[in-house]
Amino acid sequence: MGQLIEGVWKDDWYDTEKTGGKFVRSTAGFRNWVTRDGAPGPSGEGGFPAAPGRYHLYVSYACPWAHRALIFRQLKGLDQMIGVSAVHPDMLGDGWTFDTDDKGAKGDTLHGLPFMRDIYIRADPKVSGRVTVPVLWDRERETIVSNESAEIIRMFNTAFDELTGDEQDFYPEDLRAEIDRINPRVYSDINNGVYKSGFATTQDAYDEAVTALFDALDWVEGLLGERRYLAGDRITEADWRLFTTLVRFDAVYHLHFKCNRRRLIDYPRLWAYARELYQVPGVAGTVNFDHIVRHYHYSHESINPHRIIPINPVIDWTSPHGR
Ligand SMILES: N[C@@H](CCC(=O)N[C@@H](CS)C(=O)NCC(=O)O)C(=O)O
Repeated sequence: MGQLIEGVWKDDWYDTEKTGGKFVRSTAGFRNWVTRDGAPGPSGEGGFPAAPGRYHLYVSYACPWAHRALIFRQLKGLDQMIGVSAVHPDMLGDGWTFDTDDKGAKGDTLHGLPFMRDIYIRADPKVSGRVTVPVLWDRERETIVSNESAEIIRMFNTAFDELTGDEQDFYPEDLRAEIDRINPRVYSDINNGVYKSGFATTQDAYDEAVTALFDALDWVEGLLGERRYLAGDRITEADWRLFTTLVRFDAVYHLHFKCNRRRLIDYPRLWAYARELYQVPGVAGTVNFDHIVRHYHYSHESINPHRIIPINPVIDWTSPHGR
C-alpha cells in the first residue's frame, strides 16, 4: 500500500509516529457532485449532470466505504445506469489493483488499466494523496467526480430520480436533524473506530479507540430499543452507513482489529437489526464475504504477518430477524 506524490507512486504504510500511535484517516481529494441538471453541488465544480451510462463506480467489495455506494446504487435502481468495476481484494505494495480472480474481481472493465492509482493519474497526472475507493468516474469529462462515499451516496439518493423514477429518500427533510446528529458519532467511533482500534500502534491509542467503539455500540443498542431504525421509523442513510461496519464486524473486526469486547451477535437488537438490513431486497448481493475476509487478513502485513486467513464462525445472515 502507498500513495501518490505528484503522480508518482510511493509505497509506504500509514505513518502513526507523528500522531502518538493513532490512525488518522486523510480527507478525500475529489469533491464534485453529480446533480440533476449539472449545477454545482455543495462542494467542487459543476458540469456533472445525471445521465444514464455516463458515470462508473470503482469499488472494493471489502471496503465499508465503497460498500455504502454499492448499496445506494442498488437500492436507488441505478445498476443499469452506473457501471461498476471492483478491485482485487489483496491490497499490497501496489495498492488496489485490477488483478482478476474468480470471486468477483473482474478488472477495470472501463479502461483495462492495471492499478487503481492509474485511474487517479488519468484524472490528474500530478495528483497527490492516497488511492482510495470508492471513486465515481465521469466517462465524458474523463475525470473523477468524487472519491468521498458520504457524498456519493447523497448524489445517488436524489440526482438520478427523474431518470429512474425512484423517489425513495434516505435523507428525508424531516429526519435530517436526527441523521446529522447520529452520523458523526457512528462515523468517528464505529465506522472509523474499528480502524482506529486495529491500526493503533500504541496501547493508549488502542484503548481509547476500542472503548469509544463499544460505548458507541452500546449507545446504538439502546437507541434501537426506542425506535425501529437509527433516525426514526424509516430506514435512512444513517442505517446504511452503520450497516457496512456491522456486516464486517464478526467476520473481520472482532479478531483482526482486536474489537473483541463483544461480537455483533451478542447485541440482541443490533444483530436483529443488521439482519433485517441485510435481508432488504438487493442488499445481500452487495455483500461479498470472500473479499471481505480475504482483504483484511491478507493485506495488512503489520497486523497479520503470515497472512493466515482465519477459519471464522459460520454466521447465518438469512435467519429470520423477527422485527
Ligand atoms: N473518505 C473515503 C475513505 C475511503 C477509504 O479510506 N477507503 C479505503 C478502503 S476501505 C482505501 O481505499 N484505502 C486505501 C489507502 O488508504 O491507501 C470515503 O469514505 O470514501
